[in-house]
Amino acid sequence: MKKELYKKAIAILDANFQEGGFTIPSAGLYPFQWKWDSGFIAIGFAHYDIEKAKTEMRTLLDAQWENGFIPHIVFHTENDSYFPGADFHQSELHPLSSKKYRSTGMTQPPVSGFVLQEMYRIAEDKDDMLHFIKEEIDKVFDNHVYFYKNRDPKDEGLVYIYHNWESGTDNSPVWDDIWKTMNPPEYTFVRKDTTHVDASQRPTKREYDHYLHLIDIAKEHNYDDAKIAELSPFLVQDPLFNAMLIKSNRALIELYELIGGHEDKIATLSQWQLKSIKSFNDKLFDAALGAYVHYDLRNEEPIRHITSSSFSPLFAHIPSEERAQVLVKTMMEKFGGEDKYLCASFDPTDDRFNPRKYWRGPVWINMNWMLFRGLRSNGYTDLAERIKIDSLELIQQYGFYEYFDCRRDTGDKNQTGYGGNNFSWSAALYIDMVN
Ligand code: 2M8
Repeated sequence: MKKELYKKAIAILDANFQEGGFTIPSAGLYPFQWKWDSGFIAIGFAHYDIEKAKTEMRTLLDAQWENGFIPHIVFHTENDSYFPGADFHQSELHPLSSKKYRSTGMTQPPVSGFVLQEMYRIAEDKDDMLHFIKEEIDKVFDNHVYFYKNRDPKDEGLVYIYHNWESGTDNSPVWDDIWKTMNPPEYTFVRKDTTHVDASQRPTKREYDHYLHLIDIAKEHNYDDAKIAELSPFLVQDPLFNAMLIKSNRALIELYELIGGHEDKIATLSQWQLKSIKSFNDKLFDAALGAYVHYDLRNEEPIRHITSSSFSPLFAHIPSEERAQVLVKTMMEKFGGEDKYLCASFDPTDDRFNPRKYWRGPVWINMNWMLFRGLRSNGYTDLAERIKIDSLELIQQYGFYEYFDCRRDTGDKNQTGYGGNNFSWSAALYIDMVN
């Protein structure tokens, strides 16, 4: 069974790999290259086809803008099975956008740094991989320069996101209160996602109005970062996004040390690192909830809900030993009941929890992979093992879906996984977890 699943995971990744040198997350539903998906996918490829892993990252980094920005979707092809596409986003509005690829004008969690390090860990031919890393690493460094220069208006060491799609956790209930501060127009458009996936598992039409409106505001100002920081109704310091940046800073430091030289870059990265970790702990930890939370920078208030992102700082070694213990306690009390698979994407004890709906409750394999790695490296080996076993069991039982119900027994004999099937990062991270 295990062997068959492994073969199936490889078959999924190979089938989703496209001629242009990138991998789609899921046929039909997501027909382009997504930034953080690509990173996880490269980790999967590295285990059995190192050239594809390199190609995936090379293609993504090739779409970098002249200001260091890396977009969240690269529209390599014309494809109308997805909305909103290149014509809606209009990346060409930004004077420094890529002249080679059309893309969105927003980004996604900065995974590229730690992905390069994972590829080095996995590669058998270390010299060859280091050669590849030498060619690409400065692009990732420039991407971090972009973040600290443009996304940290108060110079706190914490960067903001201006759109829920930048978080990766699209319709999380943490955004609900921000939507209440906005009143976007009723857009007329044809949804494509709900032709591929049951609408009950996707965001609502009204939520999409908000998503589109935020893009329109950014477009009115040609995706100018300073204007967005001044005007976007959505401006959030996200613990997952910032934890990924910190994790990638650390990876870049270690990779530059391996390469040798680059003292100036190492010094810059180390300065960012100190400041970011301090602010992260000072500002984003909610002692009463026993978890890290999002901070709404536009309305100057913490968003006091617990999500799987609340535990992601473990992966970047942000919490002290004591704080890590608090996080684990919170996770076990709220998410870890025996009737549940770890780890729900949103607090199962919160009224806004929905076990079927996208980022409002279901289990996601990429989050589980990070938590597994984070718990293991913080010494919580049993809990790490449980997250890994839960992930493998969900895949074994239902297949390589995009997301899964966290309830062990939903009462539905025909229970399936949710969202897109033959989903690339579920396959890629399955490969990594069983290796
Ligand atoms: C989902 O997001 C896209 C928009 O980026 C969508 O719903 O159309 C999210 O789960 C995101 O995190 C992911 O990268 C993307 C592709 O898998 O799908």
